[in-house]
Order: sequence, then C-alpha cells, then structure tokens
Amino acid sequence: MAKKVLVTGGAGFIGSNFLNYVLRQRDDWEVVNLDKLTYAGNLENLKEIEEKPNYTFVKGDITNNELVNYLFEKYRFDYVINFAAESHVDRSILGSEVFFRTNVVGTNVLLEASRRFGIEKFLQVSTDEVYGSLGETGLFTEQTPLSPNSPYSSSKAGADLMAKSFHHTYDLPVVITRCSNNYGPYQFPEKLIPLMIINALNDKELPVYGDGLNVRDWIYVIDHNRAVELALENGKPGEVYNVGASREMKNIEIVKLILKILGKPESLIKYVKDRPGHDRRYAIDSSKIQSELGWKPSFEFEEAIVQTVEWYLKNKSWWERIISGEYQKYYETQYGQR
Ligand code: NAD
Ligand code: TDX
Repeated sequence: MAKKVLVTGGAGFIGSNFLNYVLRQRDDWEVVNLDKLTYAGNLENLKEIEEKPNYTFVKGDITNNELVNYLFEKYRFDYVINFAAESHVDRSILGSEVFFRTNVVGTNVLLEASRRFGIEKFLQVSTDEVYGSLGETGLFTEQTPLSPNSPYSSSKAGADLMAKSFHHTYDLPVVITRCSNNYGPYQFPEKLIPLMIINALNDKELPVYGDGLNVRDWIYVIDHNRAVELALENGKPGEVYNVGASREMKNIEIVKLILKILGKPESLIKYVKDRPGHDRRYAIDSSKIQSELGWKPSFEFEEAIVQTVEWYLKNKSWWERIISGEYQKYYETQYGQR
C-alpha cells in the first residue's frame, strides 16, 4: 500500500531538495506538499517533479487549523514531515512574532490534527541551534540540555518540546531530527554560503559578522534528507536523532574558500557589526543515528561545496529573480546598503 505523506514547507531549500530526491526514487509515496509560499518558498525548485501523479501541491499555512484538518480528513496521512518554518536567525532578530506563529503554533496545529486523525509517524525537522552555543571543545549530543539563544532557535526548541509532549502524553509516534548547517542547491541567498557566492559573483562586499571565527558544522542537504527519510521510517517514537557530517569550519574559512573556487580576491571581504547574541560554535555528535539507524554522510565537503558553487553559477536566473524582488528590501534593512 502506498504511504500518504504530508510534507510541509516543501517549496523551501531543504524541503524542495527532499521532494526532488524522494520522488525520483519512490513511487510508493503519495505526497501532499503544504507550503505557504512565503518569501522563502519557490515552486521553481520543484519543476522536475511537479507533473508526477503521486505529487500534489497545496498553497496554505500550517497555522490554518481548518485547512490542515480538511487535508487530514481528505488524505488520511500515514506520515507527516514538518519542514515548514521561518528559518533565518537574522530575520528573527529583526522581528520574532512570525517565528513564534509558524514554528510553534504551526507545529502544534499539525500535532493536534495528527493526534485527532491518527498517523504512523510524525517527523519534526529540528536544528542543532536548540542546544545553544559550544565553547572551543565538545559536541552536541541528544542529552545536551536545550538552551536556545535566538528567537529563531527558541521557537524551534518550543516546537520540539511540544512534539515531545505529544509523544509522552498521547503516545503520538513523534521522531525529532536535529541537524547542523545545510548547504546545497536552492538555498535562499540570505544564508551564509549562497549570500557569499552571489556577492562574490557580483563583485560586491562579503559581509563577515564579528571576527569571522564563529564555527558551524556543515552538511550537504541530501545527506540531511537521507537522515530524515530514515528517521521517519525506522526512527523510534519519542526519540531525538542528531544529524551532522563532522565538518566544522570557521566562517572566514568558508568565505575564503568560496573566493578561491570563484577566483575572486580576498579584498572583497568586509568585517561588519556582529549578529546580536551570535552563537560561537556548533558541532554535532551524530553517533546515535549512525549506530542505531545505520545512517552516515555520503558527500565529501570538498567536492560538494564546489558542486554547490557550480550550481549557483549555472542557475543565475534562479537567484537573479530572487534578489531583484522582495529580498532586496530585507538586504537594505540588514546590511544598510543595496
Ligand atoms: P526555508 O526558509 O528555505 O524554507 C521554509 C519553507 O517553509 C518555505 O517554502 C516557506 O514558504 C514554508 N513556510 C514558512 N512558513 C510557513 C507556514 N506558516 N505554512 C506553510 N509553509 C510555510 O528553510 P530551510 O532552510 O529549508 O529549512 C527547513 C527546515 O529545516 C526548517 O524547519 C529549519 O528549521 C530546519 N533546519 C534548517 C537547517 C539549515 O541549515 N537551513 C538546518 C537544520 C534544520
Ligand atoms: O552575512 C552573513 N555574514 C556572516 O558572517 C550571514 C548571513 C551569516 N554570517 C555568519 C553567521 C553564522 O555564524 O555565518 C554563519 C552562518 O549563518 P547563517 O547562514 O545565517 O546560518 P545559522 O545562523 O548558522 O543558521 C542556519 O543553521 C541552522 C540556518 O539558517 C538555520 O535554519 C538552521 O537551523
């Protein structure tokens, strides 16, 4: 029997890579993609799969109780995968309300419908940022206490706690994945890697926050999505699985690497005012998902970052359409220039 799958936020960066990956190889899933198409949602990302008979797109908001209940009634989902979120830390610092609404209230609406109609598994796509910040050493494990620092990460932590409580109280089969920083095609150019690639291509300054020594742990988006698929199907209800590829990099190292790949000068780098409350270091211990579910990363950073840069070179029209629109206003507010 085909599985009925509700994917939320499937027009965003990770969700669209997930759908492109999963629908290419699985005819045993009937997928409904519920996405509000905020500034970050783009149906162009899904051109390859939009005609598939086992794929349906619904434009709508996960906080809309009526719509969500209607979809559950109509499709009787077996699986729910919740990618939908407001995802950018800097935007959450400029205004937190929509982060609370989508990330916490929206997740609650999906959990309530899942409880009411019954489902086989609910996969909450979370982030390592819920653990807060690390010092020079150590790794986040699933036992690390939640200590989110930004409005974005607190809203994600709130959603995680809500999801966990639905498992504890109602026995809803919830699984949570907490992944580190993703990179790859279709990432919105407000995030570090695409922003730096595009600015460098346009010979624009590359704005590095603070001293540039903050550390992020990078994973190719397909490796994250393979973990999501595996945790959905084989993850134990009530459990959390950290996902990461053990590829820590200082921001300045990433920026210099991008310039090197593109053959652009380091003089484009500009150190700018630090992000308020900027987490210093993230690093993930993913040994649990490796030993319990048999997942391991399959993309080498050195190769995948070059492929990612090449994707942005080949898909100029994709990002040019984005940066000419709404995004331009945000750029002016965040960086004080065009
Ligand atoms: P994104 O911002 O690129 O995409 C978010 C998608 O959700 C968009 O298509 C948007 O239209 C949709 N959306 C937003 N609000 C909605 C609402 N109220 N109702 C329905 N749809 C709505 O984000 P992303 O980087 O693809 O992240 C996806 C998920 O993965 C998020 O939950 C994020 O917290 C998590 N995550 C991201 C990273 C990362 O590095 N980007 C790492 C770990 C976890
Ligand atoms: O212009 C910039 N200059 C800069 O120095 C931007 C946009 C970022 N940075 C720094 C801030 C961070 O230390 O680069 C690092 C990465 O920044 P982002 O791309 O904004 O990612 P981050 O804040 O680490 O959060 C990301 O990873 C975890 C995603 O956006 C989240 O959705 C995910 O949960």
